[in-house]
Amino acid sequence: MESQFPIIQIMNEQGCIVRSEYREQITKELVMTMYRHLIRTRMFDRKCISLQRQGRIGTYVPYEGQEACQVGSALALRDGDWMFPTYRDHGAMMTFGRSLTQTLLYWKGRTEGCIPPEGRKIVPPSVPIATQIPHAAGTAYAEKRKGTKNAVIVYFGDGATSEGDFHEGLNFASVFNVPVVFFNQNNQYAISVPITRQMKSKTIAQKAMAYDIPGIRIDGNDIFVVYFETQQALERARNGRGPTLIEAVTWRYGAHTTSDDPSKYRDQEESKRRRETADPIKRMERFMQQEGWWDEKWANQVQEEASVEIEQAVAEMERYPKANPADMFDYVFAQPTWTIAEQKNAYFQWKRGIEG
Ligand SMILES: Cc1ncc(C[n+]2csc(CCOP(=O)(O)OP(=O)(O)O)c2C)c(N)n1
Ligand SMILES: [Mg+2]
Repeated sequence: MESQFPIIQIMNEQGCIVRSEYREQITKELVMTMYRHLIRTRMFDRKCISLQRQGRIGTYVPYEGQEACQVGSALALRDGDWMFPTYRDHGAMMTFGRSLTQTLLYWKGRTEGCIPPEGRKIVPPSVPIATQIPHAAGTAYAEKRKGTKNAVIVYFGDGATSEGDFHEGLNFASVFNVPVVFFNQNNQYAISVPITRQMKSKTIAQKAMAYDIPGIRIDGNDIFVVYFETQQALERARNGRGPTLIEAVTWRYGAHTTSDDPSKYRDQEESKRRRETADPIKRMERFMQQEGWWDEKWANQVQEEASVEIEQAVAEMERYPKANPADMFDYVFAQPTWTIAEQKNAYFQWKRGIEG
């Protein structure tokens, strides 16, 4: 199966274009836009880890290493499209138009962080694994029935493919031929469970065969292949040609969340090695250097601009009070169920107890 679903690249690890038919479409303007987003996305992630360590935001989910997957796929979207992210996809959300401040408010536990940005169909991140997949397929069905040209992208991890929701979503989308792109980031771990213990199949892309839809396996650290393959899948979706499953093979360098210690379940040398050989940003820099498009002064300016934007967002986030724990219970349903009402009572009783 691995030979039927090879990992496709447009740019190899050395930053060379290996599929010349794309050469003309890779303009300097596109590359500069991509690079700006990659840098902003990575700097934001690192800032969040330090904010979490200082107790200025809550538990945080890092995505460092997966930036090409998130930026490349989000840049392929059009304004009217829908995005269904997970807790790890705020890089994609910010690229598609969610503000940095709102993203920080989400991680601070403020409900403001869950409100979709004005004019953008970005659904709040799904923390329960794979539950967003049938929602995305249903939304695509609604767009189809309305006769629009809007498409849907839904993100999920390798672990999510073991959930019933993944299979239900793909089956529904295939039967009703709806405009959805299933974008899998195969970072090869579901918390501490490696992909080899997650599934017997050699690839995730091959699971598309069961639903008779296209399945593509790409190098998730090559932003060009992510961008162009997502764009083509979205195009098929818009033109009535149904769903696509994309498996983007990647790696998270850091911990699953800030409350996880990856040294307990994997060799840290592996992340170090991948950082040196397969990093999505370094690869883009190698490409720009070979093209003669690399400009140190411009690159410093990109970092400077990102830093100013991030610091402003942090300052805005800090003007908001701490999260109110009552929100956790009050915003699940319009009318609270008795179970939630009981949980809320129990929480505040406990809190009063420890506060004396
Ligand atoms: C339905 C459900 N079961 C279990 C969990 C606990 N959980 C949180 S993250 C995670 C691993 C998910 O792995 P993957 O889908 O590969 O995504 P990644 O975190 O690697 O991006 C699990 C099992 C959950 N959030 N939801
Ligand atoms: Mg994973």
